[in-house]
Amino acid sequence: MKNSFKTEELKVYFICGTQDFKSANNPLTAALTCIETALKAGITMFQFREKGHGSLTGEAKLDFAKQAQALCKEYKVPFIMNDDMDLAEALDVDGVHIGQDDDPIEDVRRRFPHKIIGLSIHSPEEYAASRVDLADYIGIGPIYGTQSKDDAKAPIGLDGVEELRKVAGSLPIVAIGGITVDNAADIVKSGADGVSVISAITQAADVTEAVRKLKL
Ligand code: 3NM
Repeated sequence: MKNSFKTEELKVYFICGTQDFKSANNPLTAALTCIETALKAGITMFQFREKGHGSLTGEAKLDFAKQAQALCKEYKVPFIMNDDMDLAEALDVDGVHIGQDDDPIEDVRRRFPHKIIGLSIHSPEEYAASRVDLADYIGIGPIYGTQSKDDAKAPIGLDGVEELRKVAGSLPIVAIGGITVDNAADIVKSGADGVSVISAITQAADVTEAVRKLKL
């Protein structure tokens, strides 16, 4: 896997799409403003996840993705595409993130030999059954309950983080699900290399402050 991925890039991994700004007058403008503020404040990785109820499709999704990607380039932060492999190829993104129900990682690695690939893992059993050797990092969770994903599985808690760290050895791990500025440090202490968040940033009263606290 020849790419520029560094484990430190998992430190504060922001994920969003317009569906995470439903209460805004203009979700697209709100999303782009939040992404730029978060980049300026120091997020280390960004995942474009335009998915779920009310999300954009077709040309509108493409246009939003291009704008978000341009912002990430400006701040030199890796731009990761969730699930949509055709859009990832069309935009020549830095990396992709896939879940267990998305395209199989074998196919994705064949298609993108040099891109960053992240794979979602929910348990040590799923870890054992997955081709994690083809991934640059794994995303584990949900750690706690989350409002941001309709089909989230049962929370694994800090014990789950510790268990997965044990089985994963030195493979980079980012934790996800219900992570806030107040619980992020404990999750890292339990073995994660970084935290991945939606609402801790999209719903923050002060995005800059939230990113700074998550980075501690
Ligand atoms: N994936 P928030 S949980 C996108 O468990 C996503 O794989 C999850 O949002 C998983 O930071 C989740 O607002 C939502 O809890 C994370």
